[in-house]
Amino acid sequence: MHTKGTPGEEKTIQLELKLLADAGLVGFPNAGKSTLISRISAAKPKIADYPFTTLVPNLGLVRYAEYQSFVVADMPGLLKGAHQGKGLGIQFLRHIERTRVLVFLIESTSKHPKDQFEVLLEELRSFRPELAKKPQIVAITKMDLADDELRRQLKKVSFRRGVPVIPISSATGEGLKELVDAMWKKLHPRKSKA
Ligand SMILES: Nc1nc2c(ncn2[C@@H]2O[C@H](COP(=O)(O)OP(=O)(O)OP(=O)(O)O)[C@@H](O)[C@H]2O)c(=O)[nH]1
Ligand SMILES: [Mg+2]
Repeated sequence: MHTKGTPGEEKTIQLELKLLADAGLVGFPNAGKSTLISRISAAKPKIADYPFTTLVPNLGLVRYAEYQSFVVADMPGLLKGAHQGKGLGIQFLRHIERTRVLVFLIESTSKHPKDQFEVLLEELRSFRPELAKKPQIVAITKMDLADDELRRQLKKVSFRRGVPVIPISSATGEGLKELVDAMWKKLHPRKSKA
């Protein structure tokens, strides 16, 4: 006795690997993303003073308080026109589709910090409109390079209502605790209000 077999099936399946991170670091090349993740987590990414040092996202586990933690993704740099393929393009942005909070890194010495923020946001929006709706934080980086006058000017810049703006320096440690606190609060809005 036997049952007659049926023809087999053949399928090609494409699997897409997406990183799972709680917060994603978004910024122009050289903004200080990798240096920041190396300061707030145990991640050891490549850091250099030329653009596009980071070619693939890196993950870092940030320890918070005594028993808590969250995962941050250090992303490759983003340029105006990335959604049209400029620079490294925005393929890697799919990795931040599942992050819950976006941290925009803007250099303290950049001429037009607000414009930079808007350009970055627009690139995310062009890739996928929902990305631009995620909770956001702005980190003004390399504050060790800013003199008192620049600090005063930066304080006056308003980015967007409800978006915390935190001056930081990975070189001196300024603002790093505040930034980690702000990330935690955005990730746990209810808990942190209690
Ligand atoms: N003075 C100063 N320099 C910094 C600070 N953070 C980063 N840098 C320098 O800025 C340069 C770029 O730093 P990275 O961390 O590689 O920048 P990135 O945003 O990861 O750059 P890409 O991966 O190319 O997009 C390096 O020379 C760093 O040493 C800072 O807080 N202060
Ligand atoms: Mg980098």
